[in-house]
Amino acid sequence: QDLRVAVIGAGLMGADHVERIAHRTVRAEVSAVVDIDAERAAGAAKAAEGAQCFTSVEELLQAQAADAVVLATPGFLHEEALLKILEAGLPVMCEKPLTPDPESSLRVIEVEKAAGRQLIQVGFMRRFDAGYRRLKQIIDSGEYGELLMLHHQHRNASTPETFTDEMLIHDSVVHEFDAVRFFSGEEISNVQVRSGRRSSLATKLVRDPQHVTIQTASGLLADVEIFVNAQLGYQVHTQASFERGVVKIGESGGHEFTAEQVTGRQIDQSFHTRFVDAYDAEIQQWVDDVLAGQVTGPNAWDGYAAAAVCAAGAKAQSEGGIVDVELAEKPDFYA
Ligand code: ISE
Repeated sequence: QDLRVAVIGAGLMGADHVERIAHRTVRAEVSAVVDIDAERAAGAAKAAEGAQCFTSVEELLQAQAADAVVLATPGFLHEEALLKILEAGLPVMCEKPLTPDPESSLRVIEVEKAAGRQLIQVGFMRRFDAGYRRLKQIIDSGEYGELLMLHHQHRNASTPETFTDEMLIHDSVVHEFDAVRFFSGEEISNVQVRSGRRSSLATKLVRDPQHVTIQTASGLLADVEIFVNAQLGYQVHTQASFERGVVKIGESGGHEFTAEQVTGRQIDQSFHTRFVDAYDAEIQQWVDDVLAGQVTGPNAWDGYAAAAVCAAGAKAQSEGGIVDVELAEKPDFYA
């Protein structure tokens, strides 16, 4: 029998997951869609035949309508929902962030530990991107020698007017924080954030672009150009410098075209298309893991560590200077 998955939160990301699980994931079906807005839930549920709709997590749990859950509500609502889901003993794929701050992430970790087994995967989908996986393999194999530096470029076409400096760290650079942990296999020790010349096309509440420097426990340096009103489309590139070579990932996979006196490649407009294969792989792997009773993707510790780095990043952004990351000791539970 297929895994019965409930998707909680029927916004853009939630609706995307409903469609993905209903049509592109094997051994799983969408059994329920949950949203405080009943109409929005019903709208998203149209993509999944037979899915029931609920307006609260309590109703969903009461009806025992799911074996596992995808949590795609805004991050500030995650803690409350996670505690209920964990209490019910259900595995959950929690969209990033795990929670918005390290204190609440630690509370979630305590509850998961009390459940006695790992139940949470965090939605750092880039770990499932083919280019990311290839680079990780190259780093681990040592074929070009030791990894010396990572350079990241993260560009969005534009942001809503409400997008703030702090969101730049928590919503956007959080992906690079996780990427650096993923590639290096180490925790991040400190962060620095600088803003220089500002684009006149940036929305009002964000200094755009910004430059972030990240250092890991052993000293590896990584930097990020984060530019969320870059106009040109959606780009996520990484260049890794090794002792004996350089590896680049993330250049557009699109075909080359020549027309109207131009030769070029189309680039993506949003993360929904740029990372569609990564999202598909992420959800399929999660379903397979749930059926096998394990978590092999990014776990709650990864979510907590990212939140801790975001807290340091936000402080570095507002106060300047290099800010150390404060991290609790890692429980053996996540070894
Ligand atoms: C958004 O929340 C994401 O997760 C995207 O991957 C990122 O590129 C974007 O900047 C964020 O706002």
